Amino acid sequence: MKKKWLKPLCVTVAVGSSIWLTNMIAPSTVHAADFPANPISKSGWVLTSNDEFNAADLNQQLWFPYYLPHWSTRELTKANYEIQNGNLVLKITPEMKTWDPIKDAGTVISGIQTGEKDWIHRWTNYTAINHHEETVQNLIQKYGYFELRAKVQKGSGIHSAWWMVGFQQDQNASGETKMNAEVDIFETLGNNPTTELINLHPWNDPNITSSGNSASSGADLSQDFHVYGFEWTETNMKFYLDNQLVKTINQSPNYPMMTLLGLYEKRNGGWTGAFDATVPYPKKFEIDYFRAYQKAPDSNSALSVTREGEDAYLYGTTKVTDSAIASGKRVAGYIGSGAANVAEYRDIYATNAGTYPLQINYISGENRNLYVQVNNNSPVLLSNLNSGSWSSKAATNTTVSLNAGLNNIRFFNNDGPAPDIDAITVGTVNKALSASVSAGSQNSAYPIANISDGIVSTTYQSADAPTLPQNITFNWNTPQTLKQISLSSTYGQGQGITNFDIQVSDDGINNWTTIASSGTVSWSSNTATTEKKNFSFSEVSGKKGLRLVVKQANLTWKHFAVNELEIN
Ligand SMILES: [Ca+2]
Ligand SMILES: [Ca+2]
Ligand SMILES: [Ca+2]
Repeated sequence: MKKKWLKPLCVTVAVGSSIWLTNMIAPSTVHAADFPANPISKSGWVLTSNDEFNAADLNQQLWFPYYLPHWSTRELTKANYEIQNGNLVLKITPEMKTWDPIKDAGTVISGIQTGEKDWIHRWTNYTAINHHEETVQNLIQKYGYFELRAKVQKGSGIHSAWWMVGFQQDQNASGETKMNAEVDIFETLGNNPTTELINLHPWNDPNITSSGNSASSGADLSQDFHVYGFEWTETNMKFYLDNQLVKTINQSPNYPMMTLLGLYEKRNGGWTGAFDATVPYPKKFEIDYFRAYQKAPDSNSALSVTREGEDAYLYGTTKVTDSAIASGKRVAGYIGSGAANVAEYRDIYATNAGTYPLQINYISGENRNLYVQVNNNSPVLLSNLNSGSWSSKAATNTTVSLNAGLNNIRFFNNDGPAPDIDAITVGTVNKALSASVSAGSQNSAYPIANISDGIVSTTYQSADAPTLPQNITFNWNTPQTLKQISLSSTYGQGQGITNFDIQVSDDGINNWTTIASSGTVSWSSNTATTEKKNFSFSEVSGKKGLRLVVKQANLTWKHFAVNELEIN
């Protein structure tokens, strides 16, 4: 069936005596039940990357037009697509061949992805890659909001999918990784096109459990364009259809993932049903746009952006390694010893241009240099960083000059090895991340280290029936200036701290002085949703110790608990 071409539609409205041309809509087929595109500007969010598919070809800064080519050949994995009427059309045509004839006979795929690397998504028992691929990191984002406007393909034996998979920045030479969970934002089977399958597969991630879900839309998603949304935070993932929440999964992979869009045909049949030879070619997965956003800073608060070392774009030898003492329990290691071995952050957003503090939390058992380069300006050398041992961490402070909007900060060392980067903070620093912490009472299953590990979903919990008051003590090697703490808790009405004093000490050992009292703290929820409370006090400086003296707490389950405590 041929498409009808509509004339460009120009909308004019009268404003006073003038006529203003307000919108020119490109030629397009229009269907009554299409869900309209959302505005690209989204309140509370900053756009990090997108493709509206309005240019002659794909956005080459975003897309790599192959499907996992390291498992097969470039020829068999090349995307079959065109840009038509402002849409990307991923196509399957009769002459296309099986993408991997050895491991997946009969499956024909047209897909594009925002990254590529040897060993990514070892979905079956491969013992080796087919050939080496240069690493591509076009969009490797952790957390955010992502949106797709698309129309899927109908027919048995075929499915359309939007999914993400961990970028495996910890992988070794044999491709082993713990950071490779898979989120299927939707897999819509052509034999059941009213239903989205929404799945979470842990693969080798020990922190994720399998979660299979579906959402019934009530509409045939193959007939019209719909808007699909995916909101990913540190504690959960929310899935939207036409701006309505359809599913929440209360788990969250905590590392960068790449995005894949694909159309899949199983000519030998399989989990998507028997192959239906009567469905006409070309088969199409049509996509109007793909957009990625990150959370915008709260405009009422000063800039404070923390990024884990392990969340950077990592180049060359640089890779993620585990570290029990690090925030997020991981660091970016093997930076330096060559110009190509870089950790880069592309997404440091500042509302206003200016000079901001930069704190780098690092680990190094010897003197090592680190260069910091902002927006390709001249790098700044930080010399002889040394945390004393490979099992202790330290922080170093400098300043960076940022543009309004997204900024790029690179860390490297051409001359020799660099320290491992645990985390960086631009703007106001969470000083708890660089402190050592201890508590008078703890449940060993929920140790005190969890209170300042930089992970909101991990919890510190006291022992049952603690004697009050109880101290939670933070110590630094160097004197600090302090003016605020924040408590994040889940189930605050059942286990939140409800009254505490803040004490400080010059040496962190003796002469503790009470500088503030919380009064009664009331928690408004008793759910798994995190509630965060800030407590400000008159600024003090020259302190190597801060402690929370817990005087009262909700003890519904005999213990009190805190997910995360931040100190500014
Ligand atoms: Ca478009
Ligand atoms: Ca870290
Ligand atoms: Ca925590």
